[in-house]
Amino acid sequence: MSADFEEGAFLGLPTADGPADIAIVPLAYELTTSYGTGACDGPKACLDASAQVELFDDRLGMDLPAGQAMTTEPVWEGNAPTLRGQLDELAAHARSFYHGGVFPLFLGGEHGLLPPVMHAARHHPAVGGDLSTLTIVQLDAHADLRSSLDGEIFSHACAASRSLDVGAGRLLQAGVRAYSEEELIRINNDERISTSFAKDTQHPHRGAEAWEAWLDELRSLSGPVHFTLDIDGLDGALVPATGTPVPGGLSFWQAVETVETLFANPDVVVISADVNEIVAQSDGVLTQFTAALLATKIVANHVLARQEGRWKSMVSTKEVPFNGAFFEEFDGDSISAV
Ligand SMILES: [Mn+2]
Repeated sequence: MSADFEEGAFLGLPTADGPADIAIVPLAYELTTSYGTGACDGPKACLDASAQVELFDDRLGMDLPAGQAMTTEPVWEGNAPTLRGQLDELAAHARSFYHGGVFPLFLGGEHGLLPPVMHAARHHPAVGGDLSTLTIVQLDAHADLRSSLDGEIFSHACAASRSLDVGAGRLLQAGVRAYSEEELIRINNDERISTSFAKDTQHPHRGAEAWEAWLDELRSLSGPVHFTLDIDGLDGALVPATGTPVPGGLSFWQAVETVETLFANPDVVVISADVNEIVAQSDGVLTQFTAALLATKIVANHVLARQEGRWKSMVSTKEVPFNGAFFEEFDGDSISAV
């Protein structure tokens, strides 16, 4: 362990002086989880586990932070007494990382954090106020495309559908293996959505072909992208403490290959990412360590994109108005339902 190890910081790396190139943004958000709980403790557990991750990245050929200024932000905890109040606070917090000079990696927290983060992403100069140019790439066991769950439209089970309602133009999903009939109808009828099902990509004989088709989709993307990694997209054996572990999921290396393929696409600018549904495992560390390893892969591949000229610091040239409270857009009419 090096002398400048910082307790509680991502990878133990001390916060850099001056403006950050990469910001690790922990979001202790958990208000709608439906099964296992503990997602609000996940970000801190992931940061603690990251101290055990090797700094050396074989594709970079050097230790992280590889010359980049990296910061670990204080853990965000909502103060508002209501779910909608917290969503507003979350959107405002996320917005401060979309000025174009920094790559934010959000650590959650339940997946319900995605819609307010996407609401804020319209401020990134690469998006320029028009979220329809943005593609969300999602690894998840669940489609997260319900119109509501238990009467709550901002449930984590609706994270992807609300993000489309916020205005995201496209949604690419892989690892999906738990969904309702409503969600399947939506997948089959909404041309913004493309879903790679785990029963195809993980098939013992024909899986390789379906997996290659997923990678080809990533290679054919263009424009700004947000990458959202729900760790339950991985096989449940790798993330036993996440809220809803599901068997039959992606391998660790498939998640890594998704990250590498996405960030290597020369026509894509990955403006931000999140790793969510991390829960502090108490009888071991595998869940939070797996999350920390994948968060590290995301950071390393972002650094590689910078080094190879696919990511450049940008400055906003036009002022994008902040549309007031996040949830005010959701007055009922904008809720997508099948
Ligand atoms: Mn999810």
